[in-house]
Amino acid sequence: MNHPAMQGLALNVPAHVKHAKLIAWVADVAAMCKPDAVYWCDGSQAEYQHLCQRLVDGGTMQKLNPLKRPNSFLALSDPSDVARVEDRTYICSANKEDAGPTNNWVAPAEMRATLAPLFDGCMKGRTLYVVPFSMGPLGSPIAHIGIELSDSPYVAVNMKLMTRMGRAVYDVLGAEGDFVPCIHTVGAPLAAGQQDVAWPCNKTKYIVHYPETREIWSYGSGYGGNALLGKKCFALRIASIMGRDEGWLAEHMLILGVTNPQGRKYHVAAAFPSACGKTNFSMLVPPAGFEGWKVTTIGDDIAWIKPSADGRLRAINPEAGYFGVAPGTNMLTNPNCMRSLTKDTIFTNVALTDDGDVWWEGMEHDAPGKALPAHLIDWQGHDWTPEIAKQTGAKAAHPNSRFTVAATNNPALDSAWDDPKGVTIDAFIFGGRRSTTVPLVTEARNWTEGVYMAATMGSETTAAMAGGNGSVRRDPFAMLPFTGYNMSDYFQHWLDMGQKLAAKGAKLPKIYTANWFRKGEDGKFVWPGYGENMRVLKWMIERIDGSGQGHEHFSGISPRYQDLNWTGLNFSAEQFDIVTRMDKADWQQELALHTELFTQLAHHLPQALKDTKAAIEKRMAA
Ligand code: SAT
Ligand code: MN
Repeated sequence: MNHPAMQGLALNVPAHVKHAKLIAWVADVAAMCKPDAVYWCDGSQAEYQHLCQRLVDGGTMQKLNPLKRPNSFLALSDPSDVARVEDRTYICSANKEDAGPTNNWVAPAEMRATLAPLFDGCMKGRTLYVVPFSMGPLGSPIAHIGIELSDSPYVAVNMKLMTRMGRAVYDVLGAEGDFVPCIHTVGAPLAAGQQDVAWPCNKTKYIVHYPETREIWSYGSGYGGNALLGKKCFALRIASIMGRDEGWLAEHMLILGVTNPQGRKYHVAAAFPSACGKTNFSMLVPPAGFEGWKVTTIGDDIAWIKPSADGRLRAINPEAGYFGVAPGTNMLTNPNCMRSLTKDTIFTNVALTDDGDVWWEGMEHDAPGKALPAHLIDWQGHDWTPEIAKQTGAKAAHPNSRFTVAATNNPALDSAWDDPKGVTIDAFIFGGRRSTTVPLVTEARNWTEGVYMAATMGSETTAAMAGGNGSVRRDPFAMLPFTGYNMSDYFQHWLDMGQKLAAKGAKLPKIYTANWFRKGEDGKFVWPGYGENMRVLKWMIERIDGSGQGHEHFSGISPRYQDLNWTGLNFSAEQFDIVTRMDKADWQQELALHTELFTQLAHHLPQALKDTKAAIEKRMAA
């Protein structure tokens, strides 16, 4: 047996780790990956500072000017490692049908054989960090534990901000608690004496999930969802499988609290694809005319939702921080986010100002008359000036550049964000980025129609995925890259969930679709968006209460111009018509795309969704 002890590597297991299976697994992974050292993270502030300093010394991060951004850092990645790699992401279930037609599938044994030589010695010259984390409040009945073994200190410090990471996890885990094992390597072993690069990674990348054994293996990337395995890999792909098997939901949804002037509080979970403004929506500031309304953030990206005994759905944010898109974020679009980022933040792939601060596209709109900076170092380390940008179109910040910040920095953080019981969900919103066809907001008449709307959602792709170029693709539930099993089975799981809740006599959450992204003939967005989304949110709340009015059409119920509150905004009935109009020809095309999707997903496609489609077609023809 080629065990670490035999190679002279000390495992250094801390006394508070009592889990024999975990210790044996770390020993096995160390034997395979052959790191120079094993370090068990305790999640302390001192450790965070120490690892950040290590990253600064190694050239991965630079410390920002403490007078401008206290305790904050800038990391610049390799230009080839800037987004999730969907074509390198695999669901390796025993049966191909269980991965379904929307996932890349390879038989588990074959994938293990492919990965074995890649992982053999992959951590040479590096430290293996043991990163214990809880997705969700420690000990919450909705939470689950993961352990990530990574050779990237950048991953360790990001996990500290993004999850409940550290020693206390071992207390919850005890001697035999369940955890999801996550193995991550940048795939860049160092030969003896070899100098490291600032952002080690490998051209070859594999982001692999084994559903049956609930394992995650990630090779070759140090970036975002490819490397911070608690996020998309665990909290969505593996958790969606756990949810299917155990009767709960793991969703690509923000969770917000909204309190009306009477003091009544509601909770809404909203699914949008990556880089479609989920963080902005979750931190929304109600505009003038909405005095007394308050929006508070529970989460900005992922929701874990379990039915409680009374048949209501209780949701937690499994994360503890935000890994959000920087460009476009500014004092107009998201002031609460900008305030969150004033300190204690790791920025990745944004630009550096001459006075040691950060900058990204959109920050010039922070205040009226604010100018572009005269000079920057762009995300690739090159000089940037407004002149150069004008001539070459060069972006100072990468379009998928990110900030990592703890939720506790958010001034709009909901008081229940860390409540182990979670919050009760009153409504779901599903939204895509669609410049045409899809109206501002539609309410489903019932659960099944809502599931249909979510299942057939389309969205224009963004820079959050490698190769995202604005083309429309179907993105059911905003989960296309994140559902860890057969998409049609996932639809059925949603339908079953509705039936189970209804059988308990519970009031089901309402389901809406929203589209903030309709464009006019000039190619510009017509809906002003951001805080103005409050107008739509208020209408939804009124519908939940039974006071909101609307008109019924072939695919659901939408507000008329007079049904929304327009106080404080100049938005004409003509403009409203542009963002809500449902053109028959457009919708015939749209339904043809639903047909295409249903053909692709024919295996196990629920009959109820085919029936819903037929009903819509019939109403449209009438
Ligand atoms: O890189 S991540 O997958 O974490 C970001 C996203 O795509 O939403
Ligand atoms: Mn996301």
